[in-house]
Amino acid sequence: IDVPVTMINQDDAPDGSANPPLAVYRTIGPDCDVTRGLPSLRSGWITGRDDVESYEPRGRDLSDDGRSAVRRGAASQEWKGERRPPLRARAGATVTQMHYARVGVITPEMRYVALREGCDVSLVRDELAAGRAIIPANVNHPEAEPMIIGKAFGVKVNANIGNSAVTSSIADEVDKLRWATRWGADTVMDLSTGDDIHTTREWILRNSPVPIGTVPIYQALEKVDGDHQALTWEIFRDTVIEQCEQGVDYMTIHAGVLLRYVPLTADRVTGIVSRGGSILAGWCLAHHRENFLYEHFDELCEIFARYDVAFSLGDGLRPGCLADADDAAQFAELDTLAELTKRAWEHDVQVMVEGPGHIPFHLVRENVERQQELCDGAPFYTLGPLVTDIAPGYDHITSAIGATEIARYGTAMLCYVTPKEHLGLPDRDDVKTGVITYRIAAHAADVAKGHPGARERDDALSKARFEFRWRDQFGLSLDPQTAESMHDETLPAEPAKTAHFCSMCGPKFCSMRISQDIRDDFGDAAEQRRVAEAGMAAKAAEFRASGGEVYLPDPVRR
Ligand code: IRN
Ligand code: FE2
Repeated sequence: IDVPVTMINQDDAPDGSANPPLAVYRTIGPDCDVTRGLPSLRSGWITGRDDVESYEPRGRDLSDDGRSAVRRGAASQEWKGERRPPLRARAGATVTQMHYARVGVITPEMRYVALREGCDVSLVRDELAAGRAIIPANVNHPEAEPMIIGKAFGVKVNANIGNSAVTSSIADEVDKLRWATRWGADTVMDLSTGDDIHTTREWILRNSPVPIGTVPIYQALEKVDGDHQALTWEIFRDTVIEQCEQGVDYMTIHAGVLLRYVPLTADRVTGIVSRGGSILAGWCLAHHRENFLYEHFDELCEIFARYDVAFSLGDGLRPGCLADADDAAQFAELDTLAELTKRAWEHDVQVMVEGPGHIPFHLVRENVERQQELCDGAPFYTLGPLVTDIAPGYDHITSAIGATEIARYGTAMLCYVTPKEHLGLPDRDDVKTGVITYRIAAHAADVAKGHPGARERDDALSKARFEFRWRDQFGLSLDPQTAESMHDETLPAEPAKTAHFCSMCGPKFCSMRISQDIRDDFGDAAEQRRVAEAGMAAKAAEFRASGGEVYLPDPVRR
Protein backbone atom coordinates (compact mmCIF):
# COMPACT_ATOMS: atom_id res chain seq x y z
CA ILE A 1 0.00 0.00 0.00
CA ASP A 2 1.35 3.40 -0.99
CA VAL A 3 0.20 6.40 0.99
CA PRO A 4 0.55 9.99 -0.19
CA VAL A 5 3.05 12.30 1.51
CA THR A 6 4.53 15.63 0.61
CA MET A 7 8.32 15.45 0.65
CA ILE A 8 9.97 18.72 1.62
CA ASN A 9 13.59 18.76 0.50
CA GLN A 10 16.16 20.82 2.39
CA ASP A 11 19.60 22.25 1.77
CA ASP A 12 22.61 21.18 3.78
CA ALA A 13 23.51 22.97 7.01
CA PRO A 14 26.30 25.59 6.84
CA ASP A 15 28.74 23.04 8.33
CA GLY A 16 28.02 20.74 5.38
CA SER A 17 25.92 18.22 7.30
CA ALA A 18 22.77 17.00 5.56
CA ASN A 19 19.23 18.08 6.50
CA PRO A 20 17.10 15.11 5.50
CA PRO A 21 13.88 15.65 3.52
CA LEU A 22 10.77 15.82 5.70
CA ALA A 23 7.67 13.79 4.81
CA VAL A 24 4.41 15.50 5.78
CA TYR A 25 0.77 14.39 5.68
CA ARG A 26 -0.81 15.13 2.31
CA THR A 27 -4.50 15.72 1.56
CA ILE A 28 -4.63 17.12 -1.99
CA GLY A 29 -4.74 13.79 -3.82
CA PRO A 30 -3.43 13.05 -7.30
CA ASP A 31 -3.80 15.40 -10.23
CA CYS A 32 -6.67 14.54 -12.52
CA ASP A 33 -8.82 15.63 -15.42
CA VAL A 34 -11.98 16.79 -13.62
CA THR A 35 -14.20 15.52 -16.43
CA ARG A 36 -12.94 11.99 -15.76
CA GLY A 37 -12.53 12.15 -12.00
CA LEU A 38 -9.96 10.53 -9.78
CA PRO A 39 -8.86 6.90 -10.07
CA SER A 40 -10.92 4.45 -8.01
CA LEU A 41 -8.29 3.69 -5.40
CA ARG A 42 -10.50 1.49 -3.24
CA SER A 43 -12.63 -0.37 -5.80
CA GLY A 44 -10.66 -3.60 -5.59
CA TRP A 45 -10.66 -3.51 -1.79
CA ILE A 46 -14.41 -3.00 -1.66
CA THR A 47 -15.38 -5.70 -4.14
CA GLY A 48 -12.62 -8.01 -2.89
CA ARG A 49 -14.46 -8.39 0.42
CA ASP A 50 -17.24 -10.07 -1.48
CA ASP A 51 -20.01 -8.54 0.64
CA VAL A 52 -21.42 -5.90 -1.74
CA GLU A 53 -23.69 -6.06 -4.75
CA SER A 54 -24.30 -3.54 -7.51
CA TYR A 55 -27.87 -2.67 -8.33
CA GLU A 56 -30.11 -0.43 -10.34
CA PRO A 57 -31.10 2.49 -8.14
CA ARG A 58 -34.65 2.22 -6.92
CA GLY A 59 -37.31 3.80 -9.15
CA ARG A 60 -34.77 5.15 -11.61
CA ASP A 61 -32.67 3.70 -14.33
CA LEU A 62 -29.07 4.66 -14.80
CA SER A 63 -29.88 7.24 -17.42
CA ASP A 64 -31.65 9.18 -14.72
CA ASP A 65 -29.16 8.99 -11.88
CA GLY A 66 -26.60 11.52 -10.85
CA ARG A 67 -24.03 10.56 -13.41
CA SER A 68 -26.32 11.42 -16.28
CA ALA A 69 -27.44 14.52 -14.41
CA VAL A 70 -23.82 15.51 -14.61
CA ARG A 71 -24.00 15.21 -18.36
CA ARG A 72 -27.34 16.86 -18.67
CA GLY A 73 -27.15 19.43 -15.92
CA ALA A 74 -25.83 22.92 -15.64
CA ALA A 75 -22.24 21.75 -15.94
CA SER A 76 -20.51 23.36 -18.86
CA GLN A 77 -18.25 20.34 -19.12
CA GLU A 78 -19.33 16.91 -20.21
CA TRP A 79 -18.63 13.94 -17.94
CA LYS A 80 -16.21 11.62 -19.71
CA GLY A 81 -15.39 9.32 -16.82
CA GLU A 82 -16.61 5.92 -15.78
CA ARG A 83 -20.27 5.31 -14.90
CA ARG A 84 -20.64 2.79 -12.15
CA PRO A 85 -23.93 1.46 -10.83
CA PRO A 86 -24.16 1.98 -7.07
CA LEU A 87 -23.00 -0.65 -4.60
CA ARG A 88 -24.56 -1.66 -1.31
CA ALA A 89 -24.13 -4.47 1.17
CA ARG A 90 -25.61 -7.81 0.19
CA ALA A 91 -28.74 -8.65 2.18
CA GLY A 92 -27.73 -9.41 5.74
CA ALA A 93 -24.19 -8.02 5.40
CA THR A 94 -22.76 -5.00 7.22
CA VAL A 95 -19.94 -3.30 5.35
CA THR A 96 -18.78 -0.71 7.89
CA GLN A 97 -15.19 -0.36 8.97
CA MET A 98 -16.49 -0.58 12.53
CA HIS A 99 -18.02 -3.95 11.79
CA TYR A 100 -14.81 -5.30 10.28
CA ALA A 101 -12.81 -4.00 13.25
CA ARG A 102 -15.19 -5.59 15.73
CA VAL A 103 -14.93 -9.01 14.10
CA GLY A 104 -11.15 -8.66 14.10
CA VAL A 105 -10.62 -8.07 10.40
CA ILE A 106 -7.87 -5.67 9.37
CA THR A 107 -8.92 -4.00 6.14
CA PRO A 108 -6.66 -2.28 3.57
CA GLU A 109 -8.33 0.96 4.67
CA MET A 110 -7.05 0.35 8.22
CA ARG A 111 -3.55 -0.40 6.95
CA TYR A 112 -3.67 2.72 4.83
CA VAL A 113 -4.54 5.02 7.72
CA ALA A 114 -2.00 3.33 9.99
CA LEU A 115 0.71 4.14 7.44
CA ARG A 116 -0.58 7.68 7.09
CA GLU A 117 -0.64 8.21 10.84
CA GLY A 118 2.63 6.36 11.43
CA CYS A 119 1.04 4.09 14.04
CA ASP A 120 0.40 0.42 14.53
CA VAL A 121 -2.59 -0.99 12.66
CA SER A 122 -3.81 -2.66 15.84
CA LEU A 123 -4.35 0.78 17.36
CA VAL A 124 -6.48 1.69 14.36
CA ARG A 125 -8.54 -1.46 14.65
CA ASP A 126 -8.99 -1.16 18.43
CA GLU A 127 -10.09 2.47 18.26
CA LEU A 128 -12.55 1.71 15.44
CA ALA A 129 -13.98 -1.28 17.28
CA ALA A 130 -14.47 0.78 20.44
CA GLY A 131 -16.14 3.60 18.51
CA ARG A 132 -13.42 6.06 19.52
CA ALA A 133 -12.43 6.60 15.88
CA ILE A 134 -14.07 6.44 12.47
CA ILE A 135 -12.87 5.95 8.89
CA PRO A 136 -15.56 7.66 6.76
CA ALA A 137 -15.50 5.53 3.61
CA ASN A 138 -18.72 4.98 1.67
CA VAL A 139 -18.45 1.99 -0.69
CA ASN A 140 -19.60 4.36 -3.46
CA HIS A 141 -16.71 6.76 -2.93
CA PRO A 142 -13.76 4.59 -3.95
CA GLU A 143 -11.82 7.68 -5.06
CA ALA A 144 -11.24 8.78 -1.46
CA GLU A 145 -7.93 8.17 0.29
CA PRO A 146 -8.81 6.60 3.67
CA MET A 147 -8.29 8.81 6.73
CA ILE A 148 -9.17 8.39 10.38
CA ILE A 149 -10.90 10.69 12.85
CA GLY A 150 -10.28 9.96 16.52
CA LYS A 151 -8.47 11.48 19.47
CA ALA A 152 -5.67 8.89 19.38
CA PHE A 153 -4.71 10.19 15.92
CA GLY A 154 -3.72 13.53 14.44
CA VAL A 155 -6.37 16.22 14.86
CA LYS A 156 -8.30 16.67 11.60
CA VAL A 157 -9.80 19.72 9.90
CA ASN A 158 -13.01 19.96 7.87
CA ALA A 159 -13.70 22.72 5.34
CA ASN A 160 -17.23 23.61 4.26
CA ILE A 161 -17.86 24.51 0.62
CA GLY A 162 -20.74 24.65 -1.77
CA ASN A 163 -23.22 26.75 0.11
CA SER A 164 -23.27 29.06 -2.82
CA ALA A 165 -25.97 28.05 -5.25
CA VAL A 166 -26.71 31.67 -5.96
CA THR A 167 -23.30 32.75 -7.02
CA SER A 168 -21.07 29.91 -8.04
CA SER A 169 -20.89 27.31 -10.77
CA ILE A 170 -20.13 23.62 -10.50
CA ALA A 171 -16.63 24.19 -11.84
CA ASP A 172 -16.11 26.76 -9.07
CA GLU A 173 -17.15 24.24 -6.44
CA VAL A 174 -14.79 21.54 -7.73
CA ASP A 175 -12.10 24.17 -7.77
CA LYS A 176 -12.88 25.10 -4.13
CA LEU A 177 -12.69 21.44 -3.18
CA ARG A 178 -9.22 21.09 -4.65
CA TRP A 179 -8.20 24.40 -3.17
CA ALA A 180 -9.33 23.37 0.33
CA THR A 181 -7.51 20.01 0.14
CA ARG A 182 -4.42 21.73 -1.21
CA TRP A 183 -4.11 23.72 2.02
CA GLY A 184 -4.81 20.72 4.19
CA ALA A 185 -8.54 20.05 4.60
CA ASP A 186 -8.92 16.43 5.75
CA THR A 187 -12.60 16.28 4.87
CA VAL A 188 -14.90 18.62 2.97
CA MET A 189 -18.59 19.17 3.56
CA ASP A 190 -20.70 20.07 0.56
CA LEU A 191 -23.39 22.34 1.97
CA SER A 192 -24.90 23.20 -1.42
CA THR A 193 -28.41 24.53 -1.53
CA GLY A 194 -30.33 25.61 -4.61
CA ASP A 195 -30.93 23.98 -7.96
CA ASP A 196 -28.07 21.76 -8.97
CA ILE A 197 -27.37 20.12 -5.62
CA HIS A 198 -27.26 16.59 -6.95
CA THR A 199 -25.11 17.40 -9.95
CA THR A 200 -22.70 19.60 -8.02
CA ARG A 201 -22.26 16.85 -5.44
CA GLU A 202 -21.63 14.27 -8.15
CA TRP A 203 -18.78 16.30 -9.60
CA ILE A 204 -17.36 16.95 -6.15
CA LEU A 205 -17.46 13.28 -5.17
CA ARG A 206 -15.88 12.02 -8.36
CA ASN A 207 -13.05 14.48 -7.88
CA SER A 208 -12.58 14.26 -4.13
CA PRO A 209 -9.59 12.50 -2.54
CA VAL A 210 -11.03 13.26 0.91
CA PRO A 211 -14.25 12.07 2.53
CA ILE A 212 -17.27 14.20 1.69
CA GLY A 213 -19.91 15.11 4.25
CA THR A 214 -23.36 16.61 3.69
CA VAL A 215 -26.39 17.79 5.64
CA PRO A 216 -29.16 15.92 3.76
CA ILE A 217 -31.96 17.93 5.38
CA TYR A 218 -30.85 20.85 3.19
CA GLN A 219 -31.57 18.91 0.00
CA ALA A 220 -34.77 17.44 1.44
CA LEU A 221 -35.93 21.00 2.11
CA GLU A 222 -35.23 21.95 -1.52
CA LYS A 223 -37.45 19.05 -2.61
CA VAL A 224 -40.39 20.61 -0.78
CA ASP A 225 -39.55 24.08 -2.11
CA GLY A 226 -38.30 25.34 1.22
CA ASP A 227 -41.53 24.66 3.11
CA HIS A 228 -40.25 22.86 6.20
CA GLN A 229 -43.75 21.87 7.30
CA ALA A 230 -44.06 19.77 4.15
CA LEU A 231 -41.03 17.64 5.04
CA THR A 232 -41.70 13.97 5.67
CA TRP A 233 -39.61 11.03 6.77
CA GLU A 234 -40.12 9.43 3.34
CA ILE A 235 -38.74 12.45 1.46
CA PHE A 236 -35.84 12.62 3.85
CA ARG A 237 -35.13 8.89 3.62
CA ASP A 238 -35.11 8.93 -0.19
CA THR A 239 -32.73 11.89 -0.13
CA VAL A 240 -30.40 10.01 2.20
CA ILE A 241 -30.45 6.93 -0.05
CA GLU A 242 -29.77 9.08 -3.11
CA GLN A 243 -26.73 10.54 -1.35
CA CYS A 244 -25.60 7.10 -0.11
CA GLU A 245 -25.67 5.90 -3.71
CA GLN A 246 -23.59 8.84 -4.85
CA GLY A 247 -20.92 8.13 -2.25
CA VAL A 248 -21.33 10.70 0.54
CA ASP A 249 -19.12 9.47 3.38
CA TYR A 250 -20.75 11.10 6.40
CA MET A 251 -23.98 12.96 7.01
CA THR A 252 -25.02 15.48 9.61
CA ILE A 253 -28.24 14.20 11.17
CA HIS A 254 -29.93 16.55 13.63
CA ALA A 255 -31.75 13.76 15.47
CA GLY A 256 -31.15 15.25 18.92
CA VAL A 257 -33.45 18.24 18.41
CA LEU A 258 -36.37 16.81 20.36
CA LEU A 259 -39.75 18.47 20.54
CA ARG A 260 -39.48 18.98 24.30
CA TYR A 261 -36.08 20.68 23.99
CA VAL A 262 -37.24 23.42 21.65
CA PRO A 263 -38.85 25.54 24.42
CA LEU A 264 -35.52 25.48 26.25
CA THR A 265 -34.20 27.85 23.59
CA ALA A 266 -36.96 30.42 24.11
CA ASP A 267 -34.99 32.67 26.46
CA ARG A 268 -31.74 32.48 24.56
CA VAL A 269 -30.06 35.62 23.29
CA THR A 270 -29.56 34.10 19.82
CA GLY A 271 -32.10 31.26 19.75
CA ILE A 272 -31.32 28.37 17.39
CA VAL A 273 -28.38 29.16 15.12
CA SER A 274 -28.03 25.79 13.41
CA ARG A 275 -29.63 25.74 9.97
CA GLY A 276 -30.58 22.08 10.26
CA GLY A 277 -31.60 22.55 13.89
CA SER A 278 -33.96 25.38 13.06
CA ILE A 279 -35.58 23.42 10.21
CA LEU A 280 -36.29 20.47 12.51
CA ALA A 281 -37.38 22.61 15.45
CA GLY A 282 -39.82 24.36 13.11
CA TRP A 283 -41.14 21.01 11.89
CA CYS A 284 -41.58 19.64 15.42
CA LEU A 285 -43.50 22.73 16.55
CA ALA A 286 -45.64 22.95 13.40
CA HIS A 287 -46.78 19.33 13.69
CA HIS A 288 -46.40 19.04 17.44
CA ARG A 289 -44.70 15.74 16.82
CA GLU A 290 -41.38 14.22 17.73
CA ASN A 291 -38.46 14.80 15.34
CA PHE A 292 -38.79 12.19 12.57
CA LEU A 293 -35.03 11.68 12.55
CA TYR A 294 -35.18 10.53 16.15
CA GLU A 295 -38.26 8.37 15.54
CA HIS A 296 -36.70 6.66 12.52
CA PHE A 297 -33.16 6.54 13.80
CA ASP A 298 -32.84 2.75 13.64
CA GLU A 299 -33.95 2.76 10.00
CA LEU A 300 -31.28 5.33 9.26
CA CYS A 301 -28.73 3.07 10.94
CA GLU A 302 -29.80 0.18 8.72
CA ILE A 303 -29.34 2.34 5.61
CA PHE A 304 -25.95 3.68 6.73
CA ALA A 305 -24.76 0.15 7.54
CA ARG A 306 -25.33 -0.96 3.94
CA TYR A 307 -23.10 1.75 2.45
CA ASP A 308 -20.79 2.50 5.37
CA VAL A 309 -21.93 6.05 5.83
CA ALA A 310 -20.94 7.58 9.17
CA PHE A 311 -23.20 9.67 11.35
CA SER A 312 -22.18 13.15 12.25
CA LEU A 313 -24.78 13.68 14.95
CA GLY A 314 -25.75 17.32 14.47
CA ASP A 315 -25.72 19.85 17.27
CA GLY A 316 -28.90 21.60 16.22
CA LEU A 317 -29.17 23.32 19.60
CA ARG A 318 -25.58 24.53 19.87
CA PRO A 319 -25.16 27.95 21.47
CA GLY A 320 -24.79 30.87 19.07
CA CYS A 321 -23.23 33.30 21.54
CA LEU A 322 -21.34 33.30 24.82
CA ALA A 323 -24.51 34.10 26.77
CA ASP A 324 -26.16 30.87 25.59
CA ALA A 325 -23.15 28.61 26.17
CA ASP A 326 -23.61 25.51 28.32
CA ASP A 327 -27.33 26.06 28.71
CA ALA A 328 -30.09 23.52 29.28
CA ALA A 329 -30.92 23.16 25.57
CA GLN A 330 -27.32 22.44 24.57
CA PHE A 331 -26.80 19.82 27.26
CA ALA A 332 -30.22 18.20 26.84
CA GLU A 333 -29.41 17.65 23.18
CA LEU A 334 -25.98 16.25 24.08
CA ASP A 335 -27.62 13.66 26.35
CA THR A 336 -29.74 12.53 23.40
CA LEU A 337 -26.73 12.46 21.06
CA ALA A 338 -25.04 10.15 23.57
CA GLU A 339 -28.05 7.84 23.53
CA LEU A 340 -28.08 7.83 19.71
CA THR A 341 -24.35 7.16 19.55
CA LYS A 342 -24.88 3.91 21.38
CA ARG A 343 -27.86 3.00 19.23
CA ALA A 344 -25.78 3.46 16.09
CA TRP A 345 -23.02 1.32 17.57
CA GLU A 346 -25.53 -1.51 18.05
CA HIS A 347 -25.78 -1.50 14.24
CA ASP A 348 -21.96 -1.26 13.88
CA VAL A 349 -22.46 2.15 12.29
CA GLN A 350 -19.67 4.69 12.73
CA VAL A 351 -20.47 7.88 14.61
CA MET A 352 -19.01 11.24 15.46
CA VAL A 353 -20.76 13.86 17.56
CA GLU A 354 -20.95 17.52 16.59
CA GLY A 355 -20.27 20.23 19.13
CA PRO A 356 -20.31 23.98 19.62
CA GLY A 357 -20.28 26.80 18.57
CA HIS A 358 -19.72 29.77 20.88
CA ILE A 359 -18.14 28.95 24.28
CA PRO A 360 -16.08 31.26 26.53
CA PHE A 361 -12.52 30.05 26.86
CA HIS A 362 -12.75 28.90 30.48
CA LEU A 363 -15.67 26.58 29.65
CA VAL A 364 -14.14 25.00 26.55
CA ARG A 365 -12.36 22.12 28.23
CA GLU A 366 -15.38 20.90 30.18
CA ASN A 367 -17.37 20.77 26.95
CA VAL A 368 -15.16 18.12 25.41
CA GLU A 369 -14.71 16.26 28.68
CA ARG A 370 -18.47 16.07 29.13
CA GLN A 371 -19.00 14.85 25.56
CA GLN A 372 -16.26 12.24 25.85
CA GLU A 373 -17.70 10.93 29.10
CA LEU A 374 -21.33 10.82 27.96
CA CYS A 375 -20.59 9.42 24.49
CA ASP A 376 -18.04 6.80 25.63
CA GLY A 377 -15.21 8.41 23.66
CA ALA A 378 -17.02 8.78 20.31
CA PRO A 379 -15.09 11.35 18.22
CA PHE A 380 -16.07 14.95 18.91
CA TYR A 381 -16.31 17.28 15.91
CA THR A 382 -16.65 20.93 16.85
CA LEU A 383 -17.35 24.20 15.08
CA GLY A 384 -14.54 26.26 16.61
CA PRO A 385 -15.73 27.14 19.25
CA LEU A 386 -15.53 30.91 19.14
CA VAL A 387 -14.35 32.20 22.51
CA THR A 388 -15.68 35.71 22.06
CA ASP A 389 -18.41 37.39 20.02
CA ILE A 390 -16.75 40.78 19.55
CA ALA A 391 -14.67 40.29 16.43
CA PRO A 392 -16.68 39.77 13.25
CA GLY A 393 -14.21 39.71 10.38
CA TYR A 394 -11.74 37.83 12.60
CA ASP A 395 -13.82 34.83 13.61
CA HIS A 396 -11.30 32.42 12.11
CA ILE A 397 -9.10 33.65 14.99
CA THR A 398 -11.73 33.83 17.76
CA SER A 399 -12.68 30.27 16.87
CA ALA A 400 -9.17 28.89 16.35
CA ILE A 401 -8.39 29.85 19.95
CA GLY A 402 -11.29 27.72 21.15
CA ALA A 403 -10.52 25.02 18.60
CA THR A 404 -6.95 24.66 19.86
CA GLU A 405 -8.13 24.32 23.44
CA ILE A 406 -10.92 21.86 22.65
CA ALA A 407 -8.64 19.74 20.43
CA ARG A 408 -5.98 19.69 23.10
CA TYR A 409 -8.41 17.98 25.44
CA GLY A 410 -9.69 15.44 22.96
CA THR A 411 -11.73 16.84 20.07
CA ALA A 412 -10.88 14.71 17.02
CA MET A 413 -11.92 17.00 14.16
CA LEU A 414 -12.33 20.76 13.87
CA CYS A 415 -14.83 22.35 11.51
CA TYR A 416 -13.17 25.46 10.15
CA VAL A 417 -14.57 28.95 10.48
CA THR A 418 -13.53 31.56 7.93
CA PRO A 419 -13.09 35.34 8.31
CA LYS A 420 -16.51 35.72 6.62
CA GLU A 421 -18.37 33.85 9.40
CA HIS A 422 -21.55 35.78 10.31
CA LEU A 423 -20.87 38.18 7.42
CA GLY A 424 -21.09 36.47 4.04
CA LEU A 425 -20.14 33.64 1.78
CA PRO A 426 -16.45 32.71 1.96
CA ASP A 427 -14.50 33.18 -1.27
CA ARG A 428 -11.33 31.40 -2.35
CA ASP A 429 -9.08 33.48 -0.12
CA ASP A 430 -11.34 32.93 2.88
CA VAL A 431 -11.29 29.16 2.29
CA LYS A 432 -7.49 29.23 2.28
CA THR A 433 -7.30 31.44 5.38
CA GLY A 434 -9.80 29.23 7.18
CA VAL A 435 -8.01 25.98 6.36
CA ILE A 436 -4.56 27.29 7.29
CA THR A 437 -5.84 28.85 10.50
CA TYR A 438 -7.36 25.51 11.47
CA ARG A 439 -4.24 23.56 10.50
CA ILE A 440 -2.41 25.77 12.98
CA ALA A 441 -4.99 25.00 15.69
CA ALA A 442 -4.91 21.26 14.97
CA HIS A 443 -1.13 21.18 14.91
CA ALA A 444 -0.74 23.21 18.11
CA ALA A 445 -3.08 20.72 19.80
CA ASP A 446 -1.13 17.74 18.43
CA VAL A 447 2.08 19.21 19.85
CA ALA A 448 0.44 19.94 23.22
CA LYS A 449 -0.93 16.37 23.32
CA GLY A 450 2.56 15.02 22.70
CA HIS A 451 1.31 13.30 19.57
CA PRO A 452 4.20 11.21 18.19
CA GLY A 453 6.23 13.10 15.61
CA ALA A 454 4.04 16.20 15.81
CA ARG A 455 6.97 18.51 16.49
CA GLU A 456 9.26 17.27 13.72
CA ARG A 457 8.19 19.99 11.34
CA ASP A 458 8.58 22.72 13.99
CA ASP A 459 12.08 21.54 14.76
CA ALA A 460 13.05 21.35 11.11
CA LEU A 461 11.71 24.81 10.41
CA SER A 462 13.42 26.29 13.47
CA LYS A 463 16.73 24.77 12.44
CA ALA A 464 16.31 26.21 8.94
CA ARG A 465 15.54 29.59 10.48
CA PHE A 466 18.61 29.54 12.70
CA GLU A 467 20.80 28.48 9.80
CA PHE A 468 19.37 31.22 7.57
CA ARG A 469 18.17 28.69 5.02
CA TRP A 470 15.37 31.01 3.93
CA ARG A 471 14.14 28.76 1.11
CA ASP A 472 13.79 25.86 3.52
CA GLN A 473 12.03 28.07 6.02
CA PHE A 474 9.47 28.93 3.33
CA GLY A 475 9.22 25.36 2.08
CA LEU A 476 8.58 23.92 5.53
CA SER A 477 5.87 26.44 6.34
CA LEU A 478 2.12 25.86 5.98
CA ASP A 479 1.90 28.63 3.38
CA PRO A 480 5.24 28.92 1.57
CA GLN A 481 4.05 31.52 -0.95
CA THR A 482 2.87 33.95 1.71
CA ALA A 483 6.02 33.53 3.77
CA GLU A 484 8.22 34.11 0.74
CA SER A 485 6.30 37.09 -0.56
CA MET A 486 6.33 38.77 2.85
CA HIS A 487 10.07 38.28 3.05
CA ASP A 488 10.50 39.59 -0.49
CA GLU A 489 8.45 42.73 0.16
CA THR A 490 11.54 44.28 1.69
CA LEU A 491 14.40 42.08 0.52
CA PRO A 492 13.47 40.77 -2.91
CA ALA A 493 17.01 40.27 -4.19
CA GLU A 494 18.32 36.75 -4.59
CA PRO A 495 21.29 37.17 -2.17
CA ALA A 496 18.78 37.94 0.61
CA LYS A 497 17.68 34.27 0.42
CA THR A 498 20.94 33.32 2.11
CA ALA A 499 21.57 36.53 4.07
CA HIS A 500 22.03 36.19 7.80
CA PHE A 501 19.28 38.69 8.66
CA CYS A 502 15.93 39.95 7.49
CA SER A 503 14.45 43.44 7.39
CA MET A 504 12.69 43.08 10.76
CA CYS A 505 15.83 43.79 12.81
CA GLY A 506 18.40 44.41 10.10
CA PRO A 507 21.90 42.95 10.09
CA LYS A 508 23.14 44.55 13.34
CA PHE A 509 20.30 43.56 15.63
CA CYS A 510 19.51 40.07 14.35
CA SER A 511 19.38 37.95 17.51
CA MET A 512 19.87 34.74 15.56
CA ARG A 513 22.96 36.13 13.88
CA ILE A 514 24.36 37.34 17.20
CA SER A 515 23.68 33.90 18.70
CA GLN A 516 25.59 32.36 15.84
CA ASP A 517 28.46 34.81 16.36
CA ILE A 518 28.58 33.79 20.02
CA ARG A 519 28.90 30.20 18.91
CA ASP A 520 31.59 31.16 16.43
CA ASP A 521 33.58 33.05 19.07
CA PHE A 522 33.04 30.71 21.98
CA GLY A 523 32.40 27.39 20.29
CA ASP A 524 29.53 24.95 20.45
CA ALA A 525 27.45 24.07 23.52
CA ALA A 526 30.13 21.81 25.01
CA GLU A 527 32.80 24.41 24.38
CA GLN A 528 30.64 27.15 25.92
CA ARG A 529 30.10 24.95 28.96
CA ARG A 530 33.86 24.39 29.25
CA VAL A 531 34.48 28.13 29.04
CA ALA A 532 31.81 28.78 31.66
CA GLU A 533 33.14 26.06 33.96
CA ALA A 534 36.68 27.33 33.65
CA GLY A 535 35.42 30.80 34.63
CA MET A 536 33.58 29.37 37.66
CA ALA A 537 36.63 27.38 38.72
CA ALA A 538 38.77 30.50 38.56
CA LYS A 539 36.25 32.35 40.77
CA ALA A 540 36.20 29.46 43.27
CA ALA A 541 39.98 29.48 43.51
CA GLU A 542 39.89 33.22 44.14
CA PHE A 543 37.35 32.68 46.94
CA ARG A 544 39.41 29.96 48.61
CA ALA A 545 42.56 32.07 48.36
CA SER A 546 40.82 34.89 50.25
CA GLY A 547 40.22 32.62 53.27
CA GLY A 548 37.06 30.81 52.19
CA GLU A 549 34.85 32.33 54.91
CA VAL A 550 31.14 32.49 54.13
CA TYR A 551 29.87 33.76 57.53
CA LEU A 552 31.74 36.91 58.22
CA PRO A 553 32.12 37.91 61.90
CA ASP A 554 29.27 40.02 63.31
CA PRO A 555 30.44 43.64 62.97
CA VAL A 556 28.48 44.79 66.12
CA ARG A 557 29.90 42.22 68.56
CA ARG A 558 33.37 42.80 67.28
C1 IRN B 1 -19.73 21.07 13.07
C2 IRN B 1 -19.93 21.00 14.42
N1 IRN B 1 -21.08 21.55 14.69
C3 IRN B 1 -21.65 21.97 13.54
N2 IRN B 1 -20.82 21.67 12.54
C4 IRN B 1 -21.01 21.94 11.11
O1 IRN B 1 -21.82 23.06 10.86
C5 IRN B 1 -21.76 20.84 10.41
O2 IRN B 1 -20.92 19.72 10.23
C6 IRN B 1 -22.11 21.52 9.11
O3 IRN B 1 -20.99 21.51 8.26
C7 IRN B 1 -22.33 22.96 9.53
C8 IRN B 1 -23.74 23.45 9.44
O4 IRN B 1 -24.55 22.81 10.33
P1 IRN B 1 -26.00 23.34 10.79
O5 IRN B 1 -25.96 24.83 10.88
O6 IRN B 1 -27.02 22.88 9.79
O7 IRN B 1 -26.19 22.68 12.13
FE1 FE2 C 1 -21.92 31.94 15.15
